[in-house]
Amino acid sequence: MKKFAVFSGFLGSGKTTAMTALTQYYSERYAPAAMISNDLGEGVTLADHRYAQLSGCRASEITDECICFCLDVLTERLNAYYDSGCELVVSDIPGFGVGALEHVYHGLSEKFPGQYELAPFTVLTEPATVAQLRSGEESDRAIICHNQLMEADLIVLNKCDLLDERTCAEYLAWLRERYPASKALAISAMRGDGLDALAKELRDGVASLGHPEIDYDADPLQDALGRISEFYLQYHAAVCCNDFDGTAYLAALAGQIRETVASAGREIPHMKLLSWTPEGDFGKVDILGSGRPVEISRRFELPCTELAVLLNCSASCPPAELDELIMRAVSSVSERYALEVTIHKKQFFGLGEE
Ligand SMILES: Nc1nc2c(ncn2[C@@H]2O[C@H](COP(=O)(O)OP(=O)(O)OP(=O)(O)O)[C@@H](O)[C@H]2O)c(=O)[nH]1
Ligand SMILES: [Mg+2]
Repeated sequence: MKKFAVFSGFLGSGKTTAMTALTQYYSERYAPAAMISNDLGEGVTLADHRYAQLSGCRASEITDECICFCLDVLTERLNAYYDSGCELVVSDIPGFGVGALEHVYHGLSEKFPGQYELAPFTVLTEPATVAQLRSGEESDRAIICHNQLMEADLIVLNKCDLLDERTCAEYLAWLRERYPASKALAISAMRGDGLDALAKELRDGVASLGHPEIDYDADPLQDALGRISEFYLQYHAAVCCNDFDGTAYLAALAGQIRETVASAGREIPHMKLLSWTPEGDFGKVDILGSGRPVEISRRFELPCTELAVLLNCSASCPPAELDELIMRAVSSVSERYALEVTIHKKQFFGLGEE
């Protein structure tokens, strides 16, 4: 079997966490599975891929381009995985992902007929998004998420650990009614709930290869995409003669960035701060909106003396301003922790400039 699935969904909906958990679950229960983290940026390792590696997944990344526009790179990668015995490969999509159904699924089925079995086109969503859509709000975010869901064969309501059973059932019923062409199921990628149902849908289900009515050039979609900047930073932080609490450092840094960016009137849909020690211990914190608290996604097990840090941020902010705001926070918080910082790589660009 050569099964391939795209995981689409809004920034922070949990695609990477779900792909990591699913790849591990599938490999343990069924057959070898692998994941591809797809992001923009040249010659950089990004937090999503490093997170998958640190979690012990069979994982790789495509960072220079969206797989929508480099099917030859994608198929080369897929073939290598299938040749090595993988049965299922999943990949996400950079940016907002709208259009991946057309470019990736229809592209593969037209240019490589019969070579790959396309699993249901999967779109992740989370409780906060469903609540927003149900309220009828017409923000950029709501419009983007609606368009993403229109592409779905399979809607995955992630983070169901944040809902009680009744509300979860209510949200699923609403999703099924609003998007009748799609199946819907609930998981908690973080806790591992619902992974078996998801694994079976991907293994046994088939993509519909539909043509949903989406205006891909609609102004709100393009305008919102044009406002998003990406910022990638890779650095090393060491303390000379003591140890320190790596989780507290990451949380303080994320808190400072959130505050600095919010007071400049800018929004952060998702910032990831991933860090690890030479021994392989690792921690991760996330910001999922300038108005939401910092999430500690994983804690270090031991005190640290040195850390490698990957900071990846998507924000509605001009790229040079984002650089200035984030670097100011990195300097001040690292100084507070008496850390010596060595920057290895930095990159920032606006998605509208692509
Ligand atoms: N409570 C809860 N949090 C989750 C779950 N899955 C993911 N998260 C958290 O949601 C945040 C975003 O998760 P990611 O997997 O990085 O989201 P993503 O969709 O890959 O984000 P982008 O790469 O920016 O598009 C992190 O803080 C995760 O720890 C879940 O099942 N429950
Ligand atoms: Mg991700």
